[in-house]
Amino acid sequence: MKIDVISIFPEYLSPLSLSLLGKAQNAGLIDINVHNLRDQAVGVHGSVDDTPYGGGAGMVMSAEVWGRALDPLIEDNSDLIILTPAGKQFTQPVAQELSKKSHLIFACGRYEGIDDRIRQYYSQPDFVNRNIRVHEYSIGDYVLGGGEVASMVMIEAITRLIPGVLGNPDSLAEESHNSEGYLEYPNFTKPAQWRDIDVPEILLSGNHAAIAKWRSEQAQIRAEKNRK
Ligand code: JBK
Repeated sequence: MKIDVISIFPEYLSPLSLSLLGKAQNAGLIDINVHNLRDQAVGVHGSVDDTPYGGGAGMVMSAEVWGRALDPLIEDNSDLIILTPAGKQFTQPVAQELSKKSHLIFACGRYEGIDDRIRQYYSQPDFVNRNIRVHEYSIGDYVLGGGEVASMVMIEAITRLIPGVLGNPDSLAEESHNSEGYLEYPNFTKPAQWRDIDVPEILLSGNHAAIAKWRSEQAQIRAEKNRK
């Protein structure tokens, strides 16, 4: 999978070369490139934003600048992902879907977002015919400084689903087994007693059917408490 990320703070994305993702890049499973939007800035002041038509607070990122950044990256079968709090909720099923794509482009907006004509332009029939899709995603209902961290969240969730990227494929299989898809039961490791708190006895029983039943119940109880 090829991944391009465009941001005015490319150094913010440097964690992408660490750990798991770094290894996957070295192994040739993914190819991540970060681009500085400011390289496409126009005018003597090199600005990438301007005041909003219709008035209001903040600045809007320029379609001209974003177009110059995106045109050379877009190709047949690209998926353009715009990070915005107004986007569709990014969830595990979305991560599963996007993990099958060949080329993802993440557009990280700052300020009050990106001129909507970027979404409109790359959604036109010419691009649809080239199997190019534009998505707007949000990672959650809170205010961030921009899309940089949101894009990293998405990239981590997506790339770990690519065969060969994760060190331990057993944990992938188990994640899709449990009832909620990815909400888990409580876990324990040695010692069997810690500060007077015992590990539930059933986990020491060796009765695998009973353990599976207990875990499923516990996952349910946890989900009801934390997710409703
Ligand atoms: C938020 O993806 N998001 O969730 C996001 C992107 C850019 C700014 C934001 O405030 N929440």
